[in-house]
Amino acid sequence: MTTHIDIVVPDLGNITEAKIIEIFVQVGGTIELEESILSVETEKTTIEIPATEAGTIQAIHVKEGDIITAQQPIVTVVSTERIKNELETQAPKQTDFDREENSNTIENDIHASPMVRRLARERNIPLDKVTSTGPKNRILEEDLEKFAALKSREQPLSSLEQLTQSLTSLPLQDFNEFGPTQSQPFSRIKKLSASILHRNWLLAPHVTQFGEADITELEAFRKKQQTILANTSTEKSVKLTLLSFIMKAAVNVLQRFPQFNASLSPDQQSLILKKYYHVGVAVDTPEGLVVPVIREVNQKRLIILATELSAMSTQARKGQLSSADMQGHSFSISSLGSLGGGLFTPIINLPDVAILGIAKATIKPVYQASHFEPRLLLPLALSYDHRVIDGAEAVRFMSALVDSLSDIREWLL
Ligand code: CAO
Repeated sequence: MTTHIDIVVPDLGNITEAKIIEIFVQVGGTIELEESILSVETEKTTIEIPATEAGTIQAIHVKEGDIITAQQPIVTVVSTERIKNELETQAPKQTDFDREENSNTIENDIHASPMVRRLARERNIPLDKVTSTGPKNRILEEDLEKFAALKSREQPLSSLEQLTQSLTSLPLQDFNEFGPTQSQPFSRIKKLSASILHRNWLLAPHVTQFGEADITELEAFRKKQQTILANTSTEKSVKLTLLSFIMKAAVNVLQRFPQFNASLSPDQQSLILKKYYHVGVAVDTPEGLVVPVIREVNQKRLIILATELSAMSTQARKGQLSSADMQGHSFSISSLGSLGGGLFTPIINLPDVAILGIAKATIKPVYQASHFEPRLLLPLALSYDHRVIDGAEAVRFMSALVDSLSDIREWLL
């Protein structure tokens, strides 16, 4: 029995096509039966398309703005129900007691509107644990509030799930008691990135290794090449950015340290080494943080990388990236160098095992051959998943990266 199910656009009656207004799910997230996947606009009305299968979203085949028609696949779901059935057929026969225990966790009998289901998912509230007070046992929004308030008082915390629930459901407070307030709703991107960052922060034990690379020569070379480019007819508009050099140097080091270009297997018993070098780059947009992916960095010239980076960040800022543009990264970089500020500790972009943070390069006196010389130093921070990477490996990786950036001759050709 297959556990991967394509959920398709249902028959829309007389309507032949509809435009996608908003997608509510994300790859890696879970969805309940009947929970809304996306909303579409037809000539007459706006409709939400519900899930016909509960499970984990493995792929999203459409993007906002797409025109869709009946029977078109919209997402692929790894079905919870089918996995459960498979496990049941493989497992030894259960006792009556086991069966009764399991039946309590089956969510088929839960009655709740798509909106309540979405709220519950956003707040990590298991609907099968919520006491319903609505007509015909429907779970209402206020039932979720009561559950969250009760949960926040529960002690002690014994699992990651409980810990998350406790952290995301602070006791309710009326701040107006202390002074005037104003509510500012989060954008869709901000909500999505917040939940991903929170999950990544909780799931991976982070350690950050700092480093500092002397990029005096690299900058001199970059500026010289930029001037040469500006005088060519074909590539004069390309901005040869520092970030494209850093991406190239990082990939050069990743090829020597394959455990950093990898993901932990789902059972956490092995490491999946990736033979591709796709780098996610954090981009700050008016709507929030997004991480588009630049692919095959090892195979691309610096000018191509700089061109792609500029196109991707422009698309990101215009809100034109699709979810496919943000998938498939094997390593990530977050650069705040153009904005100033000191070093920071980036959050790993799971399922990667490491992320490189870049801060502002500054000229500092460096003691060389019995005198101080002004050198341009670039602060670096490598956050890594300590389940996968040991401190000594991280130091070796950082030293190799510092060397690569300080002397670009070894990898530029
Ligand atoms: N140190 C000093 N100067 C730097 C620098 C650094 N590390 N990195 C870039 N600069 C300078 C560049 O040289 C450039 O100056 P010139 O215009 O004089 O050449 C200027 O800053 C602008 O750089 P850029 O246009 O090349 O931008 P970038 O490649 O540094 O960054 C991008 C591109 C998309 C990464 C960036 O715009 C961005 O969005 N950064 C924010 C990412 C973020 O929010 N991360 C946090 C994630 S966790 O919340």
